[in-house]
Amino acid sequence: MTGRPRSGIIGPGFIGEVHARAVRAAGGVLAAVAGHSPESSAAAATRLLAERAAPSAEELVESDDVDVVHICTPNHLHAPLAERAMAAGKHVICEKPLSTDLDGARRLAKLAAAAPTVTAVPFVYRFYPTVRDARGRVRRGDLGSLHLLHGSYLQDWLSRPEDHNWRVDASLGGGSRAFGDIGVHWCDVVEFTTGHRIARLVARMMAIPRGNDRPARGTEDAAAVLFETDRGALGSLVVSQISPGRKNRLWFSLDGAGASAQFDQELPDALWVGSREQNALVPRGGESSTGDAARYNIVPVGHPQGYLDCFTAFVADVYAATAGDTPDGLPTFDDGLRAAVVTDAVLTSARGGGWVDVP
Ligand code: 4PW
Repeated sequence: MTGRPRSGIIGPGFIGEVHARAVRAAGGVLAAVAGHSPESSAAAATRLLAERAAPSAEELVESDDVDVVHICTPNHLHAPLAERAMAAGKHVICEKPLSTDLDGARRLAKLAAAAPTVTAVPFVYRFYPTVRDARGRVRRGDLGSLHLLHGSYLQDWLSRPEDHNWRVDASLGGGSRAFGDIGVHWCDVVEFTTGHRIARLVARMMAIPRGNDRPARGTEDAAAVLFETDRGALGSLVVSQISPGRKNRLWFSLDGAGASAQFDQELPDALWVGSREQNALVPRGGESSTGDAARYNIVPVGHPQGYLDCFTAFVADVYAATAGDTPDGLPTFDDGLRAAVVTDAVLTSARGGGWVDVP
């Protein structure tokens, strides 16, 4: 690949638009966009300022003017398109879940391992400087041994019975909706930050009544998960898309023997760090930041840095990887598979009632 990286986006909805902004901000070219029909591609190309509208997803995947394929479609199309893009020799950014079932995710991760191209999944919360700072502090031993990992990921956009989205339908979104859509982000960012792996868990799920015209179609609105890690920590997580007032509150607390650290996605410009002696809100970009926090500090201090900036940093790292770099913490198809494994364990436990080992 020479010159500016050329991206093609399949699926120009909410998340496709986020990808489009990140492509430009990361220095790429938005070469093509594909919607579900030639007409929707044309409208999306105009809206997202792409060089051209692709007549179909298949044409975009095979096209010579695209180096990096971004798959932002409804979930059931992720696996076939990712497989096709890898076969066409493209770099691939595939939204999670890689596949609507575990076997499909395993197959994609195996293909990705053998592919010469970059294959990545946007677990973008890893790209907050304050998350990197928390990771640096854990690694430096500032918190001591981690005893408790706990938190929640709460949204409210499906809290009314009449609220609807394709994700509510298991045949399009996959068997788990709230956990599969946002719970996996929480698990990814906490495992990434702490180095712990969830080893065993027990889960419960619930769904609100949604009326006969808009049934929930087999997906949950909320889940509660209790877990133990491979390194002896106890944890808990509440995931919900029906929590009024919460828009995108991914919050976690890492409680160690000597200190605790807390991150809040709705207030991401500072990391709370506390000990028996003192508590502090450590600002992003502060002199005491640790690890590689400074690398991801891409907006001048004093000017809030947020979700879109995480996406930009992620796409920039994908582009760097396509040029031969190996950015630390780039989420790959292996991380997409990990999310599928944890989701499968959560579903198994919620259906069967007991503790489940997470391989
Ligand atoms: O991946 C998640 C999405 O499916 C996002 O990080 C937030 O929740 C924003 O949209 C949904």
